Amino acid sequence: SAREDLRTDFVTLTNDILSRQQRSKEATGDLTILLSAISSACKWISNVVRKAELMKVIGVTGGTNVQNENVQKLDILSNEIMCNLLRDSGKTAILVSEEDDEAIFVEDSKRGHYCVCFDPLDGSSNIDCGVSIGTIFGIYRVKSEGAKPSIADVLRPGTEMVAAGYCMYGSSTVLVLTFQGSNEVNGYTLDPSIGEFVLTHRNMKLGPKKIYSINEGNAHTFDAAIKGYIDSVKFPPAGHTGKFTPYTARYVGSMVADVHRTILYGGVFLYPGAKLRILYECFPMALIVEAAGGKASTGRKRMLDVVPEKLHARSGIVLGTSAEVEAIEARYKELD
Ligand code: AHM
Ligand code: MG
Repeated sequence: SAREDLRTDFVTLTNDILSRQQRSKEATGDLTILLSAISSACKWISNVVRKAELMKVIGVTGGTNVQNENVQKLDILSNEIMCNLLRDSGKTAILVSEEDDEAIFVEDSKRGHYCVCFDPLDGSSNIDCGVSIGTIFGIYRVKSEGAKPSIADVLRPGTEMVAAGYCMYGSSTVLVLTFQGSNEVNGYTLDPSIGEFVLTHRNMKLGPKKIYSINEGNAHTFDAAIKGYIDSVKFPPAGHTGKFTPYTARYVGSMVADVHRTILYGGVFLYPGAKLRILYECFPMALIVEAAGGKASTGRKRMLDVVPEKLHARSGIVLGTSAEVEAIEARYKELD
């Protein structure tokens, strides 16, 4: 109704993180400033993602660009946006990006207390066809205040992250955020008309739907635990009589979209083998899913307890409702 169009009592991300800071006695405001930089970066990336297809044709200057020349690749551009805004926030010490082999150590004059691990634009196979993609980030506070920051500040278990989130560039742009120990996940939808992330999903908890999400084209590589589990959601057990309702299959191929759906609707997302990167894909999603009441596991142990051996270390992951993740873990126990 017209009345609803005039709503002015919404909560914004800016507001939420500022009031969170005010409630905490120890807070210095550093994390608030850092999150505000991330939020700005996501708005900017959202903007370039939405313009990308047109830019390819029309070009940056407005002239025709049939050759696709001068149009920077979206993932590279997104990485520059993240790196620049994070560095300029003055609150970061180390940046670990999927796009950069080495960690970036922020120069002394701009150095702060936080380390941010991120995938600036995840879902590379979906970038050129307009399907949902996203930014994923996990935040640590440097361990040894005073001492020179080192790789050891980020090669830590996921349980030590102070906050994590993702931003999905889908039919709308939604930023989902959680803080260590908060057991609360909130989602904010970008209202492009005012340029604000508006709270639309308060205290997200995993939904009840029976959905499994996995790239089954890789089935020949699945171990017996994964194979057995996948069969169990598709076929009735031997000797079963009566009605059997199989799970629904959904797989976008963008982790952000597949995890976002898993949280909102329910079910389980699996990427066995070791493709997904621990620091900026597995860990942030694990912290969020746990805070939303679910579980995240390698199959054999809690995802957040893993200690990455190197910056771009990879892991298999299963995440979703506790029931599904426990069922998979039970199959691994049986195997071992
Ligand atoms: P990327 O970092 O190259 O984009 O790869 C990560 C993506 C995830 O978003 C997604 O879950 C997975 O790779 C999909 O992989 P696949 O195409 O093998 O199913
Ligand atoms: Mg990625």
